[in-house]
Amino acid sequence: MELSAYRHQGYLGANVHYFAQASSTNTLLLQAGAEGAPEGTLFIADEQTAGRGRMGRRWEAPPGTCLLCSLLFRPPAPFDYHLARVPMIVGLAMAEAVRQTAGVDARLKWPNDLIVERDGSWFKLAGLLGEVGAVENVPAFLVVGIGVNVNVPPAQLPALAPNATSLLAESGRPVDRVALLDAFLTRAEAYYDRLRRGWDPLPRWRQALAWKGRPVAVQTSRGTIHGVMEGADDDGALLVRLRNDEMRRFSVGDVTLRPT
Ligand code: BT5
Repeated sequence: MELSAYRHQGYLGANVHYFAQASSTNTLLLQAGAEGAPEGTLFIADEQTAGRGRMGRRWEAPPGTCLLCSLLFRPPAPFDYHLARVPMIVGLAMAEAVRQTAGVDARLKWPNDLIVERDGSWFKLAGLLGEVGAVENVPAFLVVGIGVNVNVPPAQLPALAPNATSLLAESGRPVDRVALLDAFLTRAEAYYDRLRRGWDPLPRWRQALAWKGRPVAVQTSRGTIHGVMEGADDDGALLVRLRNDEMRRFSVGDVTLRPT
């Protein structure tokens, strides 16, 4: 099946819009959300002309090879609690979908990248971008964008990022993007149902975090800090132990984590 013909059975993705080319599925879905698009609205693109990462960075993807999509959530109260947790379940769901459809062991890199650990380093397979949409200046909904490098040939990976990898590169065979998307949505919906019934995904997300106990560099707006990745606290903030044994806490959205 073509990505353009995909329909999901559940409510996450029931309202789906496919774009052969879009600026950014996140940008477009933020607009649609402000105009009242329902929870579960899914935007998919085969190509983005202005794909975005965190902190103004770009997300690159060769046309027709990747999974580029965004999902709209209208979390219940307390909004901030759910806001922090929806990206966690999206990351967990995508890691499981990747394992199921491609047999690739992807881990979660704080805050929400999917990485493959190999040769003492890590390689980025997917990135997540959670953004809050406001209506009349009041935070009202959440858009989570996901970019997964699916069938990017190994030779094209260096053009994306120095440490990029793809499911094709890791598994040695092409992966059906529709099967991946379907497995992801099924798992994300099951997790979201549990979250709304009171289950807290934070312990599972925290346990799934990669690179614990290993050296990292934290890039902040004021320079790079070296230490050991300890994990995340109850708010999902990154905990890094510095060389002088001091524990430092970094919020999502402020810093970038790299292996050293
Ligand atoms: C992210 O940002 O990892 C979030 C990426 C979210 C992309 C999706 S695609 C659908 C939706 N629509 C959008 O416009 N965005 C979302 P960040 O942690 O800031 O990582 C960005 C950095 O990753 C870049 O500066 C590059 O170094 C690197 N990069 C860019 N494209 C990459 C790729 N395809 N694979 C691996 N690394 C990449």
